[in-house]
Amino acid sequence: MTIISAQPYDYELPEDGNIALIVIDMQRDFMELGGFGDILGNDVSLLQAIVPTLKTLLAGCRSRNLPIFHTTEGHQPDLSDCPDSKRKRGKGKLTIGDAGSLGRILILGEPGNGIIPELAPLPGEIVIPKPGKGAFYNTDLEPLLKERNVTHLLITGVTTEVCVQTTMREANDRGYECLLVEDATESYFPEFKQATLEMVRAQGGIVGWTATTDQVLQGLQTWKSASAIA
Ligand code: C5J
Repeated sequence: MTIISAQPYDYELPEDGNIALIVIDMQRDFMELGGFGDILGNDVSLLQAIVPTLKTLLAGCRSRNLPIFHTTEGHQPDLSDCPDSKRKRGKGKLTIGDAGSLGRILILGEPGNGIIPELAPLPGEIVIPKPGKGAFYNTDLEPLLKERNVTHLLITGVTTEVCVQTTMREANDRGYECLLVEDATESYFPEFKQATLEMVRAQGGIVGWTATTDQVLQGLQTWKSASAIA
């Protein structure tokens, strides 16, 4: 049995399933000045801290040929998939669909919706556009995971307590064994990140596990994937 040293206890890697890396919403809308995160009044520079770590994790997962999924939060240009409640929330001067300095805010295909160049998906990696906070809501993520016999998810990205945690909870309810990578997720609110890590692994890992990038890469080194065994 191969394990990743994790909290609240060791995370067992599958013997007859596959592990996927999920990178949530590392898009300019949340990472850069002029994007949605900035317009909502957040300090976007806080999120930059995880970019080098996530790059290292991506490289490690690519070298192990893990399926890699990137998501972006965004809506159709006609906003048909954006509830009015989401548009109105915050009562800001600018909201979803309005023109900002990175194009129309949170609209698929606009410059702000693009993944930051440092973490650009490679050919063969899947980009899942998602209209909600969770990556399973109204997307093809679940059938794509099933096609690849994925049972275990390494979850990363921004923001920890919003789209990352929502996705992890959705995945947990669907039976995936989820590990949140501590130094590859970030929040505009450090205390919310910390609270999320703690609530995920509380009560015996009620939502899953947490571990660092180093711990994940060390565990993966000795893991023989089901496809490698077959
Ligand atoms: C937010 C996200 N914070 N990706 N989106 O609205 O967490």
